[in-house]
Amino acid sequence: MKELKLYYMEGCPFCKKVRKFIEKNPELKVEELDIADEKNHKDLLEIGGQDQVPMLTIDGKPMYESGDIVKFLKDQLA
Ligand SMILES: N[C@@H](CCC(=O)N[C@@H](CS)C(=O)NCC(=O)O)C(=O)O
Repeated sequence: MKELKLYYMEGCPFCKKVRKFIEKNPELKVEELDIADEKNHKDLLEIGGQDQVPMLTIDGKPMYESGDIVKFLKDQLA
């Protein structure tokens, strides 16, 4: 099982799309981290190098783009 963490921001429609998918698929174990928390924001920048959300980390490796993230998560369900 891969370790999955989603960095998100309230009010971001791309984040909402990904979070909704996770909510509908509770078998996905994804830790959700709000970047309103300065520690999470700092980690987002350090890990991903881009100040953009959503960002998913897969065993510590960053993935941006909500469409790619949802596709990756779908593949985990297969
Ligand atoms: N194409 C991206 C768009 C993500 C995006 O624009 N996120 C906004 C928040 S809603 C953001 O982080 N903007 C800051 C930036 O792009 O520098 C996706 O689908 O994930």
